[in-house]
Amino acid sequence: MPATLTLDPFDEAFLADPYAHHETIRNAGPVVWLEALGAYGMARYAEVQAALRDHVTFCSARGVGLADFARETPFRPPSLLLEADPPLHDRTRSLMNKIVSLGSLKELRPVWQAKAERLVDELVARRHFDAVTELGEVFPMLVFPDTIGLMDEGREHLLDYAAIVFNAFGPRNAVFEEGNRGKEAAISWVAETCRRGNLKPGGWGMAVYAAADAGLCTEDEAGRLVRSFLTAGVDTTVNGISHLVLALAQHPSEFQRLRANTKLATRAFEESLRWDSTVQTFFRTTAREVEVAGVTIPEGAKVLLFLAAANRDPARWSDPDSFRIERNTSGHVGFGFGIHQCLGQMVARLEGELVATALAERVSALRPAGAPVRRLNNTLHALASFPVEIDPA
Ligand code: OVM
Repeated sequence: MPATLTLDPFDEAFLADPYAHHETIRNAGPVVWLEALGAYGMARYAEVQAALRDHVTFCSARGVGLADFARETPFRPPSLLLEADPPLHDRTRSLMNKIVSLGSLKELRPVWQAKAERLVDELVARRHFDAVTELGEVFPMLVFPDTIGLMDEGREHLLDYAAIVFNAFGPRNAVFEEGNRGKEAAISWVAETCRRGNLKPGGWGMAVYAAADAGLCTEDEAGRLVRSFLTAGVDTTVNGISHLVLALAQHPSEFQRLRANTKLATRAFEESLRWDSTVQTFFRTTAREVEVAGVTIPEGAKVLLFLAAANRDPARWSDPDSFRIERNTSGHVGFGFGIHQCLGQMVARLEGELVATALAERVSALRPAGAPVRRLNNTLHALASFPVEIDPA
């Protein structure tokens, strides 16, 4: 029998400061029963990583949120990547892997670098700026929608859409209801935007339709795969970049270390993801009865994997709560692990690296100018605002 916990990992106190509660879950045992959800939970690195690795037992096609798609109608037509198992998943993933390739990122790097430098130049000249609304939310929007080839009209819906979808992985609580209110237009805009006729030539969106023309997927599947770019590609990097700046501002000596060697930019971004993982949790569903660390989990159970708690498990990481850009972060599960590991991780890394480098080259000191303001979301650790002040280099 697993330990029973009464805490609700989707209530507002938990979402506002998840790190205050992770230790309780890790210490309760390798597998816990989360009474508030009617689901199992794992927060230790070893079990989280093993569950992610065993995608046959811990399947995704029944949804990676609390809802079991075998019993409930999905919130939206399921993602053909995130909410799919092999063999379907492997077919869609391999066609997407060819589009999000090292080669295409190599071409984009100089363009994105110029945009990062220009944006940071403007912010540095002002001395005071908001790291979320004026940097984290701005930079991905300068580079990502053009890369996909999205129509210009309505791009502001992207953040609302992602917030809705990431909220929908949790329960239908107040965070879900309030986060969705008045944002219905985002859902229809995304559906429209993903159609072949609305995508610009030369982008990753049309590349998916080219895969459909080559017989690798159907026309309907292509639209749904383009939708994955839109869902997973913005709010994640927005908050990844915002938290990177937060981490650097709260750890001045680490920022100085980065300034002294800007080649540490990619490591700084990776450590910021370990230290404060944007995607905090995902569920899996057991496809069979399984024993984990002596606990029997029945078939058809929802299991909540606390990725962010695994990334600070003291059994895996030394001094896990401290942000150290030179640490070896390999094996962190901020991008997941196994067959579903983030398709866009190289995109996110490039964005993070370019922002970190541009800041390190232009700023001699970076300080909080106020408290960070959180935006509660059932899946993402998200920020609404974080004012900073800088000294130019
Ligand atoms: C998708 C999708 C949606 C949300 C997250 C994600 C983190 C993927 O539609 O495929 O990956």
